[in-house]
Amino acid sequence: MLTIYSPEHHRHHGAAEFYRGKLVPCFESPERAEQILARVKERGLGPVRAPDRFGRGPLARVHSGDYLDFLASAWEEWQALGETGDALPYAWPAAGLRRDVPPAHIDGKLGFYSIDAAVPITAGTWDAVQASADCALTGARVVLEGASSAFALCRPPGHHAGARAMGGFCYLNNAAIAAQAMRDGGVERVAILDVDYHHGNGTQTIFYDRADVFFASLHGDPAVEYPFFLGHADETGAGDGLGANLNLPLPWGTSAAEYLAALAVALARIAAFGAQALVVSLGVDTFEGDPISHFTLGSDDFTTLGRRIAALGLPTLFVMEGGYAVGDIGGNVVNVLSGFEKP
Ligand code: Q9C
Ligand code: ZN
Repeated sequence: MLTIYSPEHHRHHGAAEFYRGKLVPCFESPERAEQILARVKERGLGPVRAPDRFGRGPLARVHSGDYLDFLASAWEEWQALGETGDALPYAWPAAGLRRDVPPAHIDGKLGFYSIDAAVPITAGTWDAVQASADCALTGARVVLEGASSAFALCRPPGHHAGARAMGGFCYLNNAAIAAQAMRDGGVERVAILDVDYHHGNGTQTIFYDRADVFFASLHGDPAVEYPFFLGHADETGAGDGLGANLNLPLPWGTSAAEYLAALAVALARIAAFGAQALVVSLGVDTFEGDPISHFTLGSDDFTTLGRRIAALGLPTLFVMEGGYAVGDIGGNVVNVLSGFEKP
C-alpha cells in the first residue's frame, strides 16, 4: 500500500493545550507521525511519496472562505499583539451569544472559529495543515486513478474540524476533503468510516444533510467523552441526509469483542448504502495503552480491524487521525493496513 507523507507536519508543534485547569504538553506531537513513518518503512508496507499540491480549491469545497482566511492569517495577527507563545482561544460564542457578527480582533476570531482550546496555532501551523490536507487529497487522487487502497499519513489530524471551526487538535478536515474530492472526481456514493476513539463531529456536521456521503462512527459515548456535544445514537442525518449518518457510541472499557461487534453493524450499513469508495478516519486511540482514551483494544486487534474493513471490497483511503500512545502508534497503524492488505 502506498503511503503519502510530508515532513511539513513538523512545522506544527504546539507547546500546550488547556486541560482540567492547566496548560499541559500537547498530546498531538510530531513524534507521532515519525513513529508511524518508521514502522511503515520497517515493515515494508510499500512505497512512501510526498503529496501533490492542490491549493485552496478543494479545501473550499468543505470549509468556508472566511474560516480559511482566518487560518491563513491567524499567526500573523497573533504576532502583531507582541505575543511570543502559541495562539490559543479562550472565549467562545456559546449559547445566548451572537454568532452573526464576526469579531475583528484575533482573540475573538480564535474563539469564533473553534470549539475548544486544544488547537494551538504556531508559526508553521497553516503550512502544516495544508500539507496534511494535500496528503489526503493525493490519496483520493490515487484511489480515483484506480488504486485499491492508499494511506494518507496526515498530521495534524482532521475529524474534529467543521466547515468553519477547528477543535480537538484538528484544523482542516482531511477525511471530509478527500471524500468530497472523490465525489467531485465522479464517485457517486462515498462512505466514511470513523474508527478514531473520539466522535468525528466535524465530519458528521459537514455531511449531515447530504445523501451522497454516508458517515459511520464508533466512539466513546459523548455522555462521558470528548467532544461531549455530538455523537449520540439518535443523530441519524437531516433532510436529504436522513438515514445517512450512523453513530455507535460505546462505554468506557469497551473490549475488542464488543468493538468488533459494533464494527459489523457499521460495515453492514455501509454495504447497504451502496458505497463505491470508502474513506477510513483511522485513529488508533482505541488502544488499551492510549493515555487519553478508555477502550481496551490490543495491538493484534488492529490487524482484525483491517481485515474486517477489507471484507467490504471497496477502494479505500485511510486517513490518519488520532492515537497518543506514541511507542505503539506505528505498530498499531501498520497492523490495520497490513490486515487490510492480507485478509
Ligand atoms: N487532553 C483526536 O484524537 N482533548 N483528537 C482531550 C486530553 C481533546 C482528540 C483531553 C481530544 C481530541 C484527533
Ligand atoms: Zn481521537
